[in-house]
Amino acid sequence: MTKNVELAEWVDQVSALTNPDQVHWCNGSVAEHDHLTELMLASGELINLNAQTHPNCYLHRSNPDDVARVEHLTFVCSTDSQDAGPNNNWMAPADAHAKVDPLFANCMQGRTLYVIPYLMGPYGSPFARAGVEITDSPYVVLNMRIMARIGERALHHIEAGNSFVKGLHSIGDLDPERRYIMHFPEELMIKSIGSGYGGNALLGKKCHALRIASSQARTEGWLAEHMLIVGIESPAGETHYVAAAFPSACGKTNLAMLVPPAEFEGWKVWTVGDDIAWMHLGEDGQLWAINPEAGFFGVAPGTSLKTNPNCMNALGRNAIYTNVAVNEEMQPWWEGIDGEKPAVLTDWQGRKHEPQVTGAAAHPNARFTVSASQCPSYSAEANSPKGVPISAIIFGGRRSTAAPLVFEAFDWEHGVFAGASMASETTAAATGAVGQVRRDPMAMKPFCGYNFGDYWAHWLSFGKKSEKLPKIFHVNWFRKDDDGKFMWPGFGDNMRALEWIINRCQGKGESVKTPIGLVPESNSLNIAGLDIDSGDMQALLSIDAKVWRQEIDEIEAYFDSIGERVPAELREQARKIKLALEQQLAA
Ligand code: GTP
Ligand code: SPV
Ligand code: MN
Repeated sequence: MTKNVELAEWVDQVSALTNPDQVHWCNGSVAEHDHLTELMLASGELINLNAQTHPNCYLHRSNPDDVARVEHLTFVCSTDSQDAGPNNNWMAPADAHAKVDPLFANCMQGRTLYVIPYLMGPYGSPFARAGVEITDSPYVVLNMRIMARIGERALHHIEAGNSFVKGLHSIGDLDPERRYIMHFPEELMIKSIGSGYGGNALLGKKCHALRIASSQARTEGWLAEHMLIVGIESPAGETHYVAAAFPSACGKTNLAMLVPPAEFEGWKVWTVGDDIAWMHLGEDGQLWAINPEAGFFGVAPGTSLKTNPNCMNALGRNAIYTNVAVNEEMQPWWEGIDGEKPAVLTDWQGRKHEPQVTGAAAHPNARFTVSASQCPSYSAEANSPKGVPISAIIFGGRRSTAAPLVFEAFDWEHGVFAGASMASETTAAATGAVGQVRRDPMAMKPFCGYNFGDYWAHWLSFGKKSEKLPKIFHVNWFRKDDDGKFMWPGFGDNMRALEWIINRCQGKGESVKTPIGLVPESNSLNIAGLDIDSGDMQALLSIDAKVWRQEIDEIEAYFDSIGERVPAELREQARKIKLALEQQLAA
């Protein structure tokens, strides 16, 4: 099936271990899609949605115990535990293999083993990387077909002698007690068992394109980040690309597809990617980014024509919906979608929806999978082999308090500090408590494949390599008032912060210096036509020195928890900011 001896031998080995009924090499064709869809409709793994309104769209209902990433069962298995760092769960590689291999024994009996060769990144890009996922889940095959570039061209890339990541996946028995997501960065290998959910099972995505790739990027001098990539075109026709890191379910897909408010006539927004960016320093000294993915695996709840019309317009055809509810017409439904709530709904578990008894109709982490090419705002540059040049990097979290709407870092080093110290409230994208503030540096807490101390040193090293790096900013769309209401309208109106950011990159736009960064001077943020209380607006742009003084203590304690590899530069940043805050408090 392949001329690549290493690949052929690995498939043989896995097949001997897992003992499938048959082995199928995926080519990504329409015929293959149709065949797998039929199989899954027959088995009940897929359910037909309304073919008139949602052609070629299907619903998948997960096992209720398997609806999100499982961070406590995700491991980075480097030889030295210090290389994985306190930010990861660690197991020695030999122990990890010994732990999971028995779970794979005969796990594919009676099933088909699918071999999925895939490419992360545009065809012909020097930055694209290959992988092969072996799985027994046809749901994974159909999703990978949308999310990555699978089939022959990817296989040719491997057969041409390029290295590839080996990912072994089985849904196993879906028992959370026998679920492990293991990464072996030194072997370019992933072993995932016991889950069929996106981030645990679509191995090209978080496992390869972030955990393994971040570790490769460190050795090779580039960056693999949990970032959207978006192009902002001004009425004059000039496009600035921005990369933004927000934690899971904190607004990347939405910002990547933003539709500017009416006051921004002539502005256009172009989507390059919504979740992952691979960035390389170009010969010109600029940072260039590609989106390694080809599709969106996005959060359904909250998505509507009002909040994200581009996304809604991409979703109506050729999409897989996971854990959404359906109405009587077999159309997908979720909390926050347009229109009146239908009287009768079937919830994500297939039960009659009775809010008092069964809770939300769609799971809060219900997702859609759709090809990026269907998005009306998909950028013509999205498949550019060299990527797009990044003017600004934005970090952001979900903070109901403390963090202002937007601030600019003083310089690269301070920007790295802003990213390294960011915090966010946890969401339904991972199992566990929701709404708890935790440090999520660069939105990479669950995804950095190595020690955060080394990771920040790697980020800092770029500051010494180029004078043309992007400016760094921090945003927060999620500040709440005393009644628990969002103070900032968000979504399309985030364009107002983006405009200020782009102005700043061009040496325009006024700012006010605070101890934690530069915030917009009140007249420099375009809020024309915005219905917002002036007190709220002031609160959104101000820094509470007392709150931030406390924040710095927490950041320093967090750095302590990461240990001795934390770069001295970041400690020094904390010290300087603390001093400035104390001076302000004393004044
Ligand atoms: P992952 O796919 O998990 O990485 O998430 P993401 O970062 O792409 O988040 P996404 O854009 O899907 O948004 C997650 C949730 O936040 C959705 O329910 C959105 O409707 C909501 N959201 C996104 N942007 C905003 C915003 O500006 N303001 C408010 N209030 N909510 C937002
Ligand atoms: C996230 O959780 O950040 C996602 C979804 O983008 S998953 O693919 O499950 O990681
Ligand atoms: Mn994500």
